[in-house]
Amino acid sequence: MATRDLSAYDVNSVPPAENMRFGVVVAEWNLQITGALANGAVDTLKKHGAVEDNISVKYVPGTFELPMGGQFFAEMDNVDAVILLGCVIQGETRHFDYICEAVAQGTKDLNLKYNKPFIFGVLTTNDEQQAIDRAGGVHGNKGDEAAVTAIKMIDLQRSFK
Ligand code: DLZ
Repeated sequence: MATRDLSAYDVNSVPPAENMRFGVVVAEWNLQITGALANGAVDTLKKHGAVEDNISVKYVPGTFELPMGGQFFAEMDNVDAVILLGCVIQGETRHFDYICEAVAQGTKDLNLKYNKPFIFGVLTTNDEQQAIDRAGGVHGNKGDEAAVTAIKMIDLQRSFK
């Protein structure tokens, strides 16, 4: 199956983000990759109208800590959505599985606990090249996809109010 371009989307399907507030949590592990994800996410939020003052970026040591960082936003900041950005690269041990499992479940739990969108912007790859390819490389940028998802989910939630 062909890998889709993570940065390709219908621009007209994205609602305006002027009055939306975003938290972005970035894992410091594989920072070359996660920094590129963060740049992509912030640029895409701004492209759709989000203002700098309404985008708060915080760092956690690794992908395992992303849900905790998301919870801090939920408890202590009035954001409309939180984007979690990390990169886990398969190594020789089972660490990969434990971290991926924990961050996926943790993110899902945050969504349901706080009734707020927490976006899963985590790359889980077999090697570094696959990560580079998805952090602004040949397969686009997972950060762009996460930003678009955050905007759409906030808009969806507001449509129920
Ligand atoms: C320990 C670890 C390993 C082996 N690999 C990664 C990784 O590929 N990506 C990542 O974001 N973090 C990794 N970590 C760190 C864990 O996420 C976590 O920060 C530590 O286990 C401390 O809880």
